[in-house]
Amino acid sequence: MKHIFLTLLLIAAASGAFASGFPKIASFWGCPPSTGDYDLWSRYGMLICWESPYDDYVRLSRGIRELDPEAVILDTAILTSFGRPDEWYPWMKDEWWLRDSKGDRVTTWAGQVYIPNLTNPDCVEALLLHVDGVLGIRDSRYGQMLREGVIQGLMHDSVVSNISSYGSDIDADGDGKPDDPEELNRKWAEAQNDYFRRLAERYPGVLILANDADENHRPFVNGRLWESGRLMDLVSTRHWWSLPDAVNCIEDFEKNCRRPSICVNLSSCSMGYDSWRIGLDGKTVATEGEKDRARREYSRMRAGLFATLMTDAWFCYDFGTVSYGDIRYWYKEYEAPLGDALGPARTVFLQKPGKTFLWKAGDESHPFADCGDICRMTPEGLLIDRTGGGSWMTAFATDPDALYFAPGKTYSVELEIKTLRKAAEIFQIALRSPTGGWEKSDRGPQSFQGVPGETFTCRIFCTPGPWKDYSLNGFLRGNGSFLVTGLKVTETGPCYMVRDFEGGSVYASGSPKPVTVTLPGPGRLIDDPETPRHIVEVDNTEGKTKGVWLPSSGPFVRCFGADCLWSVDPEAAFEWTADIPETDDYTVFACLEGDYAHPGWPRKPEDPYTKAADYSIDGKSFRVDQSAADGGWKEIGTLRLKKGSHTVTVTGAGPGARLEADSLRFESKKRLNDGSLVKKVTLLPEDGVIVLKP
Ligand SMILES: [Ca+2]
Ligand SMILES: [Ca+2]
Repeated sequence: MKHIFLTLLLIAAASGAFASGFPKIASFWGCPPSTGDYDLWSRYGMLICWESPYDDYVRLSRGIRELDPEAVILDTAILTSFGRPDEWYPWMKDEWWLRDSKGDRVTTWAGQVYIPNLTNPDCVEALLLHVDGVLGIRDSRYGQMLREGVIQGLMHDSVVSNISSYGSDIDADGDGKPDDPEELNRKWAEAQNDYFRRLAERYPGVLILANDADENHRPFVNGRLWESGRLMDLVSTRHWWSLPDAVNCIEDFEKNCRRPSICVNLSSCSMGYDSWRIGLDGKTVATEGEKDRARREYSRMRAGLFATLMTDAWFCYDFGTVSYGDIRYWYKEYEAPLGDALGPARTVFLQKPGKTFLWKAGDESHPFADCGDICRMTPEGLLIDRTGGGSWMTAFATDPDALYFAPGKTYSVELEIKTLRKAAEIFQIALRSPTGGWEKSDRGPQSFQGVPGETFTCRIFCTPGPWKDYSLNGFLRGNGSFLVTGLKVTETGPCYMVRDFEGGSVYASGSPKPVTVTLPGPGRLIDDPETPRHIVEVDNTEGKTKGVWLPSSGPFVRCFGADCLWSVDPEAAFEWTADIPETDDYTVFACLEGDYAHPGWPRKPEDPYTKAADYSIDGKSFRVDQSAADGGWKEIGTLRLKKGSHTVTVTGAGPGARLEADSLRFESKKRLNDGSLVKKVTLLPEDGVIVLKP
């Protein structure tokens, strides 16, 4: 009887009953199942936790659900990432590990993570038995917890289908020779999906979340988790994607995955990827100052939140890939009482669309340049067919004389592509300028492998940079065959996205310039005492040096941007110029690495930083102890600044006392969201706003 009741609970979750109220905020590997702080953790609608004892999960589930009966709790199941394999998973047989042709186990993440050989059916069977909890030592008991409704689903890490990207020498078939990547990847993706399919059969209603999953996994999983590098960094770090590109990416997955969808968009701060942090000691890979700096990257958080709010996905913002566990960032936006969505997001264009370029298979003329051996025009479309493997190759490119993308104009691009043979590694579409180079000029790059036999629409919404030779390109790494059957390019002009909720509306920009929106009626901003209206950051790369300065390069903490400078020259001075957008009181901060050294690591060989740096701002002098810092924003002082240009100079170097120059930050006293009534809102690029009903 108990069993039947709990099965019903699972079915209720599977019908989507949990999705009540936006914003939907998740915590990824932040909540320890042993916690007793249910007030804190019940604020999140979804908790993705790591493997922990059964009793901890039972207590967590009971404690959280008393406060939020609809909370979704996921455990993390091992599938492709095994830490401490011999200690934790002694049931794994020798022949079940993925090995190279020399017989060594394949590892990733600084040699700490081992991979089971999913192409071995006995190994996949063992992984499913592990879910059932019948393998002895360190039983997972995921299965029991799913049956009892303690958890609602399982998160799986590193679900990449092209396992060949982990190394050129993988010998999954055990013949002593490196496997053919195409064959290996095909078998790998099939084995992953076989595991997911059988998992869902054994546990009807289980929510299956998969990090890194692609379009070939979609029918078998309830959602993908995107780490920042796969999604929001393309907006906030690279500026290759517009917010609508990010929304399209999430929506494409949501529409085509198992119901209910539980995609998670995880955005990280800009400094969370330092390789030296990996494998340090797991807990203190970021300093308190750096964590605070990450927390105050408000616009970065907002870009991710607003893209996510245009979809039904969950959002979380954290430090970065290598520092989970102790980050509990929380923002006022998370508490906005939006309630349920009244419909999908809409895109609103600010002007009538301009010219539309249309091409479809069979048309007499076409916009594609001659691209050599692997592509040719046929009556059915542009045929791309590559065999023989190899590194990146241009699969097709449009000719700028036939299809011109003008700098600064905004375009919607829709490319119809049929997958004949899926990419063995990656097929990438991007708008690119050869003059600008990929790093600076790329717009909307999309990477996929394709689902054989299916046609899909690759959508890019972008504003080209200042170069005049942009073209739409396809790049193929490894083999694959595709048929391009249609192309539609519309000069749309800038846009914004809007989604209406029971409690208000959410706006997100689709323009690289500020966009002013007149609201349909007055609305109320959220009331957030923390986030300044204006944040101005000016890095050392934009300043002027006097005297001798040297670049500093970690590794203990992360400078702001590319580097920072230091000097022991008594004549040394550094000057920044900041443009202040509105007259107000501003608090000024300096990013300083200070004398922080990680516990257990040798002290830095250089001299300590000065305790008496002198910052001169508009003739006012502020004394700062630069030694007492750990990579965060150190307060210099508060003063009134008029709109316009201001210079800041720092001095105070001397023998035995280093002076540091990195970024400065100005925070206005006026707040971004002060609870006021508004009739218009201005959307900054890669940003948005929540407007509540008055
Ligand atoms: Ca082999
Ligand atoms: Ca810097």
